[in-house]
Amino acid sequence: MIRPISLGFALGLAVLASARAGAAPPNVVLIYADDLGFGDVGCNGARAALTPNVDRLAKEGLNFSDAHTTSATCTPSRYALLTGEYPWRKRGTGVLPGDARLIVTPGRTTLPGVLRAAGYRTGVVGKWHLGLGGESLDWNGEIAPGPLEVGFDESFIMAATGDRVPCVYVRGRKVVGLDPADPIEVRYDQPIKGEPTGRDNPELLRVRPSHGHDMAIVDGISRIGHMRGGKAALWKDETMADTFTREAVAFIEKNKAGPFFLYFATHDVHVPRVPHPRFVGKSGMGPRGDAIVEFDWSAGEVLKALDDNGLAGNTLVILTSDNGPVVDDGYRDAAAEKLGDHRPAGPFRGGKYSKFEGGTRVPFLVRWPGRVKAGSSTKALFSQVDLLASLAALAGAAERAANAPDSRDHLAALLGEDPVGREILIEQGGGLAVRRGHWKFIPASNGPRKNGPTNTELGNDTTPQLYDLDLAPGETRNVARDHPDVLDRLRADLPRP
Ligand code: NG6
Ligand code: CA
Repeated sequence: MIRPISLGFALGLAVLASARAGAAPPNVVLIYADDLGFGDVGCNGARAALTPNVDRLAKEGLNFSDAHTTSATCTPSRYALLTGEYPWRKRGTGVLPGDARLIVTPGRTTLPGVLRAAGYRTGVVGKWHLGLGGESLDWNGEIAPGPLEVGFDESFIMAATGDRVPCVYVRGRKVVGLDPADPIEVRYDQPIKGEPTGRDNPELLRVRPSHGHDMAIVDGISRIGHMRGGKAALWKDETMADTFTREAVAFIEKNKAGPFFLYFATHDVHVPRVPHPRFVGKSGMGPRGDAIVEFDWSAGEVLKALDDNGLAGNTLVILTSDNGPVVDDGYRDAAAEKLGDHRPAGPFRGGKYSKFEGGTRVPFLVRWPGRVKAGSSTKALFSQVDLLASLAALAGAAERAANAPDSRDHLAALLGEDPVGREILIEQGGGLAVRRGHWKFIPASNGPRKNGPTNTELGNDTTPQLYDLDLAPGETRNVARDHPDVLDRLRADLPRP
């Protein structure tokens, strides 16, 4: 007997097969927010006024309720996104300092590299946070290897995060606007003599840290790491979203003949949250909410550029985030006090840094008019690590994904044609947890239950935890004792330490 769902699924596969064989592949725009939680967007339960453009994507496309980053922090998630390899397989993929060496080995298979080889023009705009340079790195000279050595044709980035030095933009292999007479010096091991720090000179600060972030002072905000010089090249936090958005739109306009792949990685809504004055007060939730409004504006500008250039119909847009939400991530920006009834992780427990679902389950929207059903939703279990193989398949270059060890072709799930997606997913938040269908297992550990400064529940417990997410999506009922067989099975799914 053919059940309706398998019939639909079979039809979907038939359509897919023809798409793979036939027409020119679409442009791909990946809008990648920073620290944006599942519940931070209107289509997942936040107030609609917060994110009209994200919600527009939901109305015109497909909304995932169970899509994940590989990890609950930035660097590992981005490493997996670009390489198709789970980051916990490789040492040195934790949150990187701003002077770290490039951790994506040039020459290896990457998402942009695969698409470039398939005829795409590839560009990255925004947050990088995967390290730059090889044996040595001179911020005043040629900054390489970097994005251009791992698959991107064009690059306009910040090296690490908004709260880490160096606070400059890098276009291609050069710091933008650098005055050679005022060279940049960056160090993370010790302070630079004569330079004020947040710790010693709080009177110079306009945004104060709540924890950490007490080193170099750049434009009245103390950061992680030390830097001196490069005055003419320093970014303005207030115009960062404008700058990145302008670069993203310019990339689209320049490459509109297509096909192109744009990886637009915003700084919003990471700390320090210093949105442009025109967004200040717009959310009623203080700087964190205003940064969400600013992120949404950036996404809207990209959608508008696609519309204005007649590209919307032939562009696959994906909007997602690099890890779950965090409220107080180190600056006194009143994010906790002004939260009200807003729930950044939606119905899920935990957030950034956590093994609970809030750590890796993020907003994930896909729009491709004519191919992806407007206003649809899916419960498919999807991981960003699969974007490499899935988009390679889309581009007719499936074979190029062969050396991306953990990336699987789930294009059918990505387009809403397979309701299941991944069978097993490993989630990283400090240690590892595992998902199999609606089951979630977190092994016993002695780690702290909460991240002290951010107040995030980390998911650590001295006894094993098993959750049935259909029963309680918020991981509130540990059913380990009731289902020893399920527990054993999921334990076996976890990689050996
Ligand atoms: C932490 C920072 C946090 C943030 C995070 C990385 C402190 C006290 N906290 O170490 O503010 O920068 O690293 O965030 O320094 S991520 O989104 O790039 O992973
Ligand atoms: Ca992040």
